[in-house]
Amino acid sequence: MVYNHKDIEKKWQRYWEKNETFKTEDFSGKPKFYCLDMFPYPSGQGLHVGHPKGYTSTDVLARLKRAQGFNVLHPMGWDAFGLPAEQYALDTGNDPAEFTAKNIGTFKRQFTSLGFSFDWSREINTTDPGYYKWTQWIFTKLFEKGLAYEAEVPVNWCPALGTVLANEEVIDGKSERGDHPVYRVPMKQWMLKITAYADRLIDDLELVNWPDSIKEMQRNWIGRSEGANVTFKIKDTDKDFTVFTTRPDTLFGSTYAVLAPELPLVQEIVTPEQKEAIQAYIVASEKKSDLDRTELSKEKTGVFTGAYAINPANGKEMPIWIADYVLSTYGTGAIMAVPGHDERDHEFAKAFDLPIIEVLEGGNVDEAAYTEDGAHVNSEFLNGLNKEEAMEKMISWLEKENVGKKEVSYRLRDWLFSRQRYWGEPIPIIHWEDGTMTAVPEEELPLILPKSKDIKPSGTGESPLANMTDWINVVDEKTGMKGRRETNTMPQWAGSSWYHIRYIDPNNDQQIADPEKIKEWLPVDVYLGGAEHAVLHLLYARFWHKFLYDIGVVNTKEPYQTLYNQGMILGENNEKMSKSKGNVVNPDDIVEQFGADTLRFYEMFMGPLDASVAWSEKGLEGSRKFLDRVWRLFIDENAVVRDRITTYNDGKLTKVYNQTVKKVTEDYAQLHFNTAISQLMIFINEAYKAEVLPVEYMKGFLQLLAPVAPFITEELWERMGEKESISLTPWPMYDENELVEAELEVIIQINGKVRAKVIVARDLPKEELEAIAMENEQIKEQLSGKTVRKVIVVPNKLVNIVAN
Ligand code: ANZ
Repeated sequence: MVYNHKDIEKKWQRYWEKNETFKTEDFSGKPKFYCLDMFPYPSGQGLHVGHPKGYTSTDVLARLKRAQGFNVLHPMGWDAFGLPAEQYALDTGNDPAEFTAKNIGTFKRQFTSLGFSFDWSREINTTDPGYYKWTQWIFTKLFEKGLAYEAEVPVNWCPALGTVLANEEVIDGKSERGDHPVYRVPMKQWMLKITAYADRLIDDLELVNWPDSIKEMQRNWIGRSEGANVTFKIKDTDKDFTVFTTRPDTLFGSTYAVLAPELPLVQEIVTPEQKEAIQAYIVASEKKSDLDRTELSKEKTGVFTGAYAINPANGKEMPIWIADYVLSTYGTGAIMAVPGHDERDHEFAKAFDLPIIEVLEGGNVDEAAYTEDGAHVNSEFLNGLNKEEAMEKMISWLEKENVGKKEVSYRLRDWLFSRQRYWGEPIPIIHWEDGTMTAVPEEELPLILPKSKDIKPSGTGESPLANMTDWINVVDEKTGMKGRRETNTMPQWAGSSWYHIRYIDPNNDQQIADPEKIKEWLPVDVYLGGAEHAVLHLLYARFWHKFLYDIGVVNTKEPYQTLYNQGMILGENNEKMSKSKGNVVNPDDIVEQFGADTLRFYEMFMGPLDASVAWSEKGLEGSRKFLDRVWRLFIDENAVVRDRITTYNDGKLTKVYNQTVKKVTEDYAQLHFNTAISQLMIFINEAYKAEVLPVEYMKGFLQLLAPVAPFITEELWERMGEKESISLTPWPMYDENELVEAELEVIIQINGKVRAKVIVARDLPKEELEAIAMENEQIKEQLSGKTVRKVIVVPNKLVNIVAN
């Protein structure tokens, strides 16, 4: 009988659902294992073949851990607010809620067909009021603690999308979604004070087991720099300005200062002669992105303001320039330029013929900035000191003279948290007519997103909610005071910043989750998703988690203990899969034609988890062939279990079986699925050669294969006479003593050259090995006429005879 994947897969889907095979109990008394996937955005396209790569990986791990006696939490849900559904609704006149619900239906059907062992009783959906009640609740707590605030800030305004975007959502001056132009304009926005957590977000990376590359990206994103602020007086005025520098030790070498063109101070100090040139330069620089402005290779441009600053260290005059390589958004927006020891300043000084002074020895500052350490020169009280000593001395001098102080700067900005869109969580704030603001009280949450036919962005920067007068206008019952609801909504990142907590207790309407359950389950033990989330989602979620830790909601400092990134699945010719290239593979088609087990098996076998690998129809067919071979090894032409499978054990498969259990167990645990599968293949090859198939090994093999190919293994398991689901059986064990060969090959060398090889018993003592070597016929022949000077014996490996 041939392997009929369609019947088998339907049958076991129904069985698992009916028997709630994968339902997770709280407080089971077993050790816990929380295995989490980054939940998908339920797009209109349905699942992509790239999705199952990550989801199968965690599924294998969850199934392994369950079999090893862990209480496993392996949930799934939907990150369902966001622009695409809203854009679709705008384009088609539909309701984003209906569209989202339909997409979720498709995704869920596909997940079920793929046999993922999710506990569907814990399904969450970020657009469900029962869920976003708590997203809003977290916001009100942030507001109470002063960590959510309104500010007039330069924002990335995207007219085409009718909304502002976070820095992270803008790439090269274009929106990440849709590739529309984005402009910098000032607007009143909600901000979250993620910068208050900057140090902890860096320091606590020590606590987690994440890829170094992701940690490094987070550190760079936060961009912590230690240095000093130094204040400069402006000549002939009572004005001054402050710079941030990481090299206060070079103050004696600072020969000019540069302000960011958009600083208001520029207008106050510019001399009449320079006004026109300055104005023209400001207009030109407004059009450039920060990235363009700071690129090292870029030719330096700038204009002199006509004003001079006084160097506080030596009283010398320094011309003040504006230049776009100085950003208004970093440090203080002003710098002291040290062309002798900073590359950009050097280039600038060369371009505009400004003086260059050497203050650290070791280079030739006329030719290039010297950025290494060295003894200070031309620096009065710092002369002779190295960088570290001079920094310390200069900082105490600045503090004593009251012209500067130690300072830390961060590249990280506060999180721009409002969106002028409809399809998001309403921000639960009321603006009262007396100018005050309050958060919607907890008992009135969730603040439900009102239904509306008109969800077009207003185009003025206000959200479409601004049109819903019934919803917006409120009156305080006690005082009669009138108020207006906040009309902005939250960004899509909000719902995913805490969802790992809600799975723990998804239906609790009194609390975000029961504290006892939180204690049982946190942190997430393994979290898996794409590396593209290195700085956005993964930073936001850590920030919210830390805040919830501070207010006593969670008991761990970090949400995700171990993180893995999956690689992409590319098209057959190694390019990205995309509709336009026509190379998109639909998982539904593969499941229909080859079966879900084949798709899972193939995606686990195609390469290391974190590698990006091209899709291959051949590889897929090969995977199906392997499962066919497995089937035929168990089931004969008459559809019964082969009689070669017996309780008799002739010992011939013992070693390969034990090796297979060991390798597969260890490799699965480390998410090395491709090498685990290779070992399963070795076992099947050996089994085909064997006369006797001991039933114990054959069942063990099915258990090892089950996490990757759960359907076919359930079926064969049942046909072997088992009554319980294979998914609930304990993981097979191996016998360490059976792993090694009793005999092995030892090399015999003469003067380092291999002259013979012999098969001997493992772990022979040195003397015996030496005797065997000396008795060997070939060796005796080679040694004739020579004198043996020395014999070196490495047990289980080699004997080297030194002779001449
Ligand atoms: C003088 C100096 C001398 C500097 C020297 C560096 C080397 P990181 O490490 O990235 O924090 N800087 C400060 N604010 C800036 C701004 N708004 N736009 C552009 N550049 C700015 O860099 C800090 C250094 O970058 C600061 O230290 C300052 O130049 C410059 F041998 O001050 B430094």
